[in-house]
Formats: sequence, C-alpha cells, structure tokens
Amino acid sequence: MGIGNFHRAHQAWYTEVADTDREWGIAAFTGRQPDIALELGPQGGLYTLIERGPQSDQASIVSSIVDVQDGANIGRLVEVMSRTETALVTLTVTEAGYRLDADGGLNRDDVELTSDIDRIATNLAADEPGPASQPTTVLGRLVLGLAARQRRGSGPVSIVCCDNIPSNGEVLRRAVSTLAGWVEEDLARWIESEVDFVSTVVDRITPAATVADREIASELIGARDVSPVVTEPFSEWILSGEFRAGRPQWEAAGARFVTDIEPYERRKLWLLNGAHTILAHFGLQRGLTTVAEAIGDQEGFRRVDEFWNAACRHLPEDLDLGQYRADILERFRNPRIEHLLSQIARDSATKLRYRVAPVARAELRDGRADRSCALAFATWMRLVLDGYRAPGPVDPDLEIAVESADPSEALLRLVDGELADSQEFDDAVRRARQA
Ligand code: CS2
Repeated sequence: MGIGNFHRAHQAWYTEVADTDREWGIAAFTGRQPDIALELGPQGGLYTLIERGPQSDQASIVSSIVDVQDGANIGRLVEVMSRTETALVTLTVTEAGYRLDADGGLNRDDVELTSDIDRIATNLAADEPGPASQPTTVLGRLVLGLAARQRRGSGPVSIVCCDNIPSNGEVLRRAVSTLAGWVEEDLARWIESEVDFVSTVVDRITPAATVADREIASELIGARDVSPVVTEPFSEWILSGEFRAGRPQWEAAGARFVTDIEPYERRKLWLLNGAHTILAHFGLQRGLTTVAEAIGDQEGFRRVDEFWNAACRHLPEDLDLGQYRADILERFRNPRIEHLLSQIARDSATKLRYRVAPVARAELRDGRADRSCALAFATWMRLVLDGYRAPGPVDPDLEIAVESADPSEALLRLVDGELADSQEFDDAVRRARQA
C-alpha cells in the first residue's frame, strides 16, 4: 500500500534483487492519488531505477511489481488480501498517512477515519458493496482487507510498516486493532492472533524524479519510460518481527533481521531524518532549495552538528555513531542528488514529533532544555508563521494552531504535549525565536 518513489527505490528493489527465482510479485496500490498507477500500468509495472552516485548514474529495470492499482480500487485490494498466497502487506504512506495523534493513538476527531468505521461495517454486510461503503483512509482499507482475509479463512499475514515512525510495527498494531475493534470485537481478536506486525528501519534518499530524468532513463535502458525512480546508491533495511506466512529472502539483497530494533530506529530517525527536518526549515528560510545546499551552508551544518551532539548523548555508543554521522554528511553532500527541501518540509508537525521531540524530551529528563532542539522548533514556527506552506494538502490542525492566541504554545503542543507542558522548554523555544 503506497507506491510512491520510496517504495519503488526500496522494498520493490530489495524484492527484485533477492528473489532471483521470481517466486514473488507485488500487487501495488496507490495512496492519495492514482497518478502512478496511470503511469506504471501501461508499462506493466516495469520501471527504471536510476542509482545516482556522486559521479555517474547506473540504471536497472525493476520487475517485482506485477500489478498496479489505484488505491480506490477496494474490490481488488480485498481480493488480493484475502488470498492464501498473499503473505505480506508493506506500507509506505508517509508518517501523516496513519492519522495518529500526538500520543500515538488513533485520532478520534478525524472525520475520515470515523466515517470509515461505518463504511467498513456496511461493506462487510453487503453482497455487492457500493461506492459509499469504500473506506478512504489507509488504515480503513487495511482493516477491510484483513476482515476479508479473516472471513475467507486464509490464515496469518505479516504487515510490514515502512514509514519513519518509531516502533512502527507496534504503533500500527495498536492503530489497526483499535480501528478493527470499533468495527467488530471479533475482528480485533482475530487480528491479535493471526496478524504479524513487523517493525522496520528503512533508509534510502529518494528525491522526486524530474522530466529530465525520464529522458536519462530512456537513454540508459534504450526504451521509453515515463515513470523512472531516482535514488542514491546507499540503502538500508532493518527488520524485526515474525513472518508466519513467509517472505522473500531480502537478506540476499542486504536487509538485516534483528531482535532489538529500537537503537537502530533512534539512530536513523534522529540523526538522518532529524537533520533533514532541521535543514529543510533552516534552508527554506534562507532561500535555499536542496539538502546539498543547506548542509553546505556553515550555519546549516552547525545546527545539524549541535543537534547530533545532543541526540548522541542518548544513543548507545556501540552503534559506530561517528562513522554514521560522517556517512550521512557524505550522502547529503552528493551534489547530483537534488533533494528538495520543500519535499522534506511536508507534514513537519508529525516529522518533528518523531525526529526532534524525543531528543528534546531525553535532554529535559537530564535537566537540560537543549538549545539545538529549541532552535529546530523555533525555526519551523517562524517559517510557518511567516506564511510558508509546503506543497500538498492543507493541514487544518496547523491552521488552527497558527490562528490561536498563543501560536508558539499551540504549535509546540501540536507536535508534543510533554514538551508543551514544560515551562523550561517552552521558554527555550521563545528565546530561540527571538534570537
Ligand atoms: C525525508 C525522508 O522527506 C523526508 O522527510 O527525511 O524521506 C528521507 O529522505 C528518508 O527517510 C531517507 O531514508
């Protein structure tokens, strides 16, 4: 579920490389918009993956996606998910796609989500479900697919969350079980016993491809491709969980399976994604466009470095953090990867919650209101209050916070209640806003 560039540069590529016997195939469903299905469908799911190194491009054709569908095609989703041979559902729908609140629970005020409860119930009761009974949220669609699987007795399945959320498997388990329980207690119980939720750390910088990239791809492969994906050579996938229904041998393509994933999650979300979010707001405010430009700016680098120092105080030392930091810098500086800051600045409230807030909270517990974290919040607030909005759908909660009597407090609360309750941190953010 979710067939954006990242899924195609990551899980589809791992499956392609690992599954040399061609035992597996991905039925891919778009998320918010059907566009990629319209592009990829006529190509039979095939596309070029351009690995863009600092010096040159390398192209390969990925063929692991065997069926491409508009996510709104619920009938097809239900049919695929209820087949016994369907073993896995991966999700790449962005952090905000899960519609969680600041405490990590399902947002009960979310109208789409609550409407999905009725839609799922109506759908399950109907012989031929009509359009009004089609869930529209990712979680709603997933729950309906699982209900169909339960009814057909197709056995266990693994759900593999591939979005940048800490404990993403557990978080998804809670969200899916909660939503399922609102529909039907029995379904929630079946999910608890038959569905494996796998936590993962995913990493591969994948900027949006441009029109020029289509030509480059077509030239490299000697055929027309309207939907290539550009990515960096680096890639990482760490997974933790059960796969009762089986899985491709992703380790053959470099994936790692671990029992304790938490330290890896923190390392990646804080150091790489945290730096991205800091650079995005800082760079946009300075009139910069790409990550490479923002990290090339002395002040941009300084802000990241200070934040990393704070984050590393709360990471295990045996994770080779010095090397990890050096590698990130090299990846960010890849001058041929045009990673737009505006792409990263989407859904910033949710991103700050997972990437910067945990470091700020850990520092507070040690008695410090960390300056680099406060500055990260302050820079975002200034940008938003100056009227900047990243391309994409309007976030009504953000607009309410901006219009409130005390936007500084309201924006902080939108990200993290604990930080907003801390007088010390709130003061530090206000000081940073004035600096
Ligand atoms: C980025 C991520 O857009 C963003 O918020 O921080 O997409 C980042 O590029 C990936 O997580 C890299 O693995």
